Amino acid sequence: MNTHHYTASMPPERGTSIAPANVLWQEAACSTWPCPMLLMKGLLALVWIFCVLYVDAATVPIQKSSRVGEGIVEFIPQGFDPSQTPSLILKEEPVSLGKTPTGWTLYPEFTFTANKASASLQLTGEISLYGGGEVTGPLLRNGQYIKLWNTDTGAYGVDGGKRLYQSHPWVLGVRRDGTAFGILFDTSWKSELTTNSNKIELNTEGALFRIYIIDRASPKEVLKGLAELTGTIQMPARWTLGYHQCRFSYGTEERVREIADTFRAKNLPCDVIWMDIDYMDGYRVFTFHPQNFPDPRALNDDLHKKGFHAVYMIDPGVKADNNYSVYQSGKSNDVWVKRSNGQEYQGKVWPGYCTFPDFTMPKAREWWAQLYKDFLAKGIDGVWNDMNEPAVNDDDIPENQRLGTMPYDTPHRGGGNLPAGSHLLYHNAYGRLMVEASLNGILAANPEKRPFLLTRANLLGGQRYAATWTGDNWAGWEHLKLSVPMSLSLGLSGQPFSGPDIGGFLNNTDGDLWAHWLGFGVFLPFVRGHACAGTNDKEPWAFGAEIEKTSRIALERRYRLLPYIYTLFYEAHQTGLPVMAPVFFANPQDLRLRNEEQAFLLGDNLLVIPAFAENPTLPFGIWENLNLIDGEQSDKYQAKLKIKGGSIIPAGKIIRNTNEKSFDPLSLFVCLDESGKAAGQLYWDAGDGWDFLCGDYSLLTFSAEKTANTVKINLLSKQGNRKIEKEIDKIKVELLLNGKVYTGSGSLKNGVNISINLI
Ligand code: MIG
Repeated sequence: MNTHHYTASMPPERGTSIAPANVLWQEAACSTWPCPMLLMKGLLALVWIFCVLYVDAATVPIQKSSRVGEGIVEFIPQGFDPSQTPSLILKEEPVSLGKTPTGWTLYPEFTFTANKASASLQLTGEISLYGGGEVTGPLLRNGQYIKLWNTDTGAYGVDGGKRLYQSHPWVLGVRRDGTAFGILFDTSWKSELTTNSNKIELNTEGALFRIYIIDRASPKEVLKGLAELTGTIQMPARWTLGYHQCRFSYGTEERVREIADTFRAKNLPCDVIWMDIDYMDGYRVFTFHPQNFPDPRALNDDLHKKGFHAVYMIDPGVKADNNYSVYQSGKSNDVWVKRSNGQEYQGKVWPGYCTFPDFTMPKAREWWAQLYKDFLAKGIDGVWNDMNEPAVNDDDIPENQRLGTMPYDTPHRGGGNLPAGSHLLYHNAYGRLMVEASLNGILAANPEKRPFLLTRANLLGGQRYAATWTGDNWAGWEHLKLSVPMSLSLGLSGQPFSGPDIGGFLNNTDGDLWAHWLGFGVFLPFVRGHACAGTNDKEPWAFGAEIEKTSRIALERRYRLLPYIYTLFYEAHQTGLPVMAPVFFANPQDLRLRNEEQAFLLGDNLLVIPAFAENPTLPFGIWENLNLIDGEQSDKYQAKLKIKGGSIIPAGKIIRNTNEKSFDPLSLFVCLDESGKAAGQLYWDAGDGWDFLCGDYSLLTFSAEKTANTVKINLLSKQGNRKIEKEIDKIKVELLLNGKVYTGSGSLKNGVNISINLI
């Protein structure tokens, strides 16, 4: 790239500087004292040459290492300066708990060359590498590299190495024996992450940074450690776990109503309809199109009455239009990103030339947050932040100079805990700072509700603020398959709430592809169908009667499983564990499973085998087939489900949206282990709001045990104060044993007995 790269530690050059004080000094020095200045410059040049010749790849000693959690060590290199590399990843500043534990083996090496900091960790033995967040390419990351520079990269390839929308400087390593470690590079500077089998390496274009290494007994324990450092997701409202229908764009209120009504008329489960950019007035954020969306309040009320929730898009670019109140307000509050010459930075996005809030400034985040109040008061339930890499259309400059975003030397003003710094430092945090502001605005506007925010760009740790999807994929088989490892890798990088555009965003989709994608897509954490402008209709009924039937079965399977999925989200919120996990989580010591990326786990107890999967490697042990909906067995598009021996999976009845009651009755799927026992949990609460934090929830633990020819299923324990008996009265049990199904029913209070006739 022939662009000038600015790093905070480099002496600023005139004209590209972000440090006005320094420029002034240089200019003053030049005009009054030319000679000493020249001498000084010569000296600097000599030092520079010396550095380049003799101190290339200069190793930087570790200044301090200390234990900051169980099996978590912080490494600080000498010369680390938080005003050059602030932490935008950690949820709070870690506290030293003492020395590095004895026997600790994982020591990183820091280098600082030509004003660019790098760090690496040598690996010994055979290690399987994972993580890196939003990545293309395989789940198993040995021998891969990624570019950490958030980029709007529609129709990304499937092979890896590309820049995507998010940055996760994080790698999980799993040893042969199933013990695991993780390395968190605490920097948002532009960088590249290489994961070779003998070395993990992050090369940045910025200043020195800290590293956190977690070494624990299992991959799960390491992910819990990551959550201790970076936080967990908010507990989502239940409706967000249903099916979402989106398109770029449903262009009028009539079309939105038509979509909603068709779902209900065709008895297809759905909870959410999405409004993409065309609802806006000339793509001005926080406005509504006067002809096409004249009464959003009435539209949203209508959607609510029909059991839908409504999500609307908000982009960061604000149209630079003097007659537009949001622009005027941002200008008078002085929140825009400015060039080093003090002028507004403007870049082209959908509305034409836009200004961008400088989200590094607390006052800009506060200003942005308060915009949501009137907006959400129109009955909007959730927000979609897009284009927040930020993506800028600079196709008016020669192709080899295009950045697709702000120039690297664009200054950000910072404030509060954040220093002033260049775009090279803050670019990868722009989306994450935006969603922090958005989330605060949503929470302030609707304090009684759980927020729902979806973001395209983010940074490691950003799961605290928003869920995500994997951007502009392509309606083709390669992207369909890629959507499994992509969401898995996000889950292994702290973000459990993700999914692809089901059906594929770009390109037309045919019924076969749609049905295959939805057939397993309903078991991904975030389930949304989406379609790009100019492509064919991609709703469940758009491909004819057969595919509509397949879609209905797939969606009904999702909705029956909601109690289990909701329980998994509660766990993810509590611990940071992924909702969707790689198959090797079933047995981290089973090396066969380390690169399985077709099949996946949903929680510990359910194995999902997509219909496209060819010879998937499955875990040993007892796994019985699980059927949820009549007709699914004979439908070639539905993923196969297997329940793990020793587990109990809670399920509900078929519902069309999450306002309906799930438990009439509660279904329990039971699969015994070798010793004839099983256990499982159900978490349930009001589905929205915060009362669950004050005890208004039920965490039920069920157990099953076989004695002679009877299997007894009981409620073993109950936590929380919720009067769950009002919601769950009857229980229906399906016992899956040696390929057979035994059924029984009973009540929550008395449990269920099933007699089995073993031959
Ligand atoms: O330049 O808002 O990834 O999901 O439909 C495209 C229109 C802007 C990109 C998002 C896509 C969305 C589209 N947006």
